[in-house]
Amino acid sequence: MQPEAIELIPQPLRIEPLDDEPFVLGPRLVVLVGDSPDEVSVGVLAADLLGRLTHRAVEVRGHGGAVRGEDVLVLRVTPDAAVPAHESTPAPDRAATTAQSYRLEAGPGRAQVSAPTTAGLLAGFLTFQQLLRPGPDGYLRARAVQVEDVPRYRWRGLSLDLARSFFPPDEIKVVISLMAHYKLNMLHLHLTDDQAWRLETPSRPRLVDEAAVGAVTGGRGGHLTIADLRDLTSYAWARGVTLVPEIDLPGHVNAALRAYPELNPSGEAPPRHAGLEVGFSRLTAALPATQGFVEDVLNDVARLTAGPYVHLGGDEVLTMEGAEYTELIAAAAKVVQEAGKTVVGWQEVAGVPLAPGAVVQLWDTRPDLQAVREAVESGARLLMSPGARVYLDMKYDASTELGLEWAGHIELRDAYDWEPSALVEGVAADAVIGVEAAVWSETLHDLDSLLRMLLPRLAAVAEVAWTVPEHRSWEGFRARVARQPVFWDRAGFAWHRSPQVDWTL
Ligand code: TNX
Repeated sequence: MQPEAIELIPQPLRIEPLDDEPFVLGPRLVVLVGDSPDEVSVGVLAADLLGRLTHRAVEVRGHGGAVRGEDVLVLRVTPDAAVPAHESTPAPDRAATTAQSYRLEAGPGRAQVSAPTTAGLLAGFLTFQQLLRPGPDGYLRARAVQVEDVPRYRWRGLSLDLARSFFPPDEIKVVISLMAHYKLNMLHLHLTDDQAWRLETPSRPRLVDEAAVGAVTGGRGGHLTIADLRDLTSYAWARGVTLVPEIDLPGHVNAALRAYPELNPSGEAPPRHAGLEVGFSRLTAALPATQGFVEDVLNDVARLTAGPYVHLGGDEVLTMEGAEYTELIAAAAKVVQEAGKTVVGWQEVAGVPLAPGAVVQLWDTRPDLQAVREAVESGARLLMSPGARVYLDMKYDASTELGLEWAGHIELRDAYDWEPSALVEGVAADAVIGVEAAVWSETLHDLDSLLRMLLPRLAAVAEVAWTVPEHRSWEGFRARVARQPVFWDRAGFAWHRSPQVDWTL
């Protein structure tokens, strides 16, 4: 049997069908798990997801707690389970990817996932879940199989624009579960822009009081409270997803300029912006209010988020000279670093000296990339988000109703068939920290519109980020993705029926 016939996305490193009976999720199904709080949390999530699929309550017990005749899913954290990183994984990230590895074995009566960490355990459980198919007896089953798996890249992300049009927490949770299904582990939230400010920011209450209601024309207003952010953080964490908050500076700040008029040279608030133009708004380094504002909001965001990264934007400031831009980005980066976090910025920040380990997110491969090469030489890492491949707000083709076109049309194969380490000439493969899709909400004003742009392309990007080059191919992906509507339809997700795939449903 060809590995592709098992239809997992992303394709694992090694998968071996076994000549044995399947693991059947019968009426006496239990999950056995170790007793650390993190393991129990994976066990409870697994039991909850399996309970929803089987329409029965699934019990979680400690190791050794199974009774004869039960169907047992064992979840085990043990250092022995580590799968060594693949040689295509950048050297600085091999320990981190190994930590996300897992082994899975399924056969009659028993399935076991083992991993060196709970992140790996969760990834292995999600692979197990993808194996499940209804059997002739009506029970779900996983075919007998052995899997050894480790991601290629440590950073497998999605950037979601909450600023142009808001997505409320319940919809963000849908996106997080979809990410987890495809083993994406970083959710970047674009929280601020010209149209609105979307995060309660205690030091600057007027940001949400004055500037959270805005949106692009036809879009939705709203914002995340601190309680929402906490709830999303733990929902994401339980699914192996880390949140990366973005406060976009020193451009894309019209909402902030409205809330705090002293940030404007005129001292007057500008009008509300509900259009699509970019690049016109800016902070001003010489104003006395500016530095305090930058410190306050970045310190708040660093404090309110649990993850190690803060994204400070830095893109498309079209009305500022280089020296002022450098001054403002360097000041913002200093605040983030002193708060103990690692700086992420869009590729425009590459010209500014940043601490080694900073992450530069590449989005536009058209301009000269010399500054990016130099940043890498000074120790920056590159996060690959090429607009023409992974901007999932681009139309699939000319007939796509929603979406933009500035980076071209992106059909499924375009999102799949590219190699992250070959994107920037003259940059070592070791510089690439990972791959991140982005979806901007200028034209996407509800969950269905968003999902129809994400699916099926998000699955393609997830495989680019997870699967090593010699184990992935367009033909293999094309065959496996054809069965994914089983999951999407069960969840009620809208998706695009790409003509490049022979959908089997
Ligand atoms: C470019 S990517 C932008 C966003 C837009 C997006 C639309 C980047 C750093 N800036 O401001 O929303 O294109 O596709």
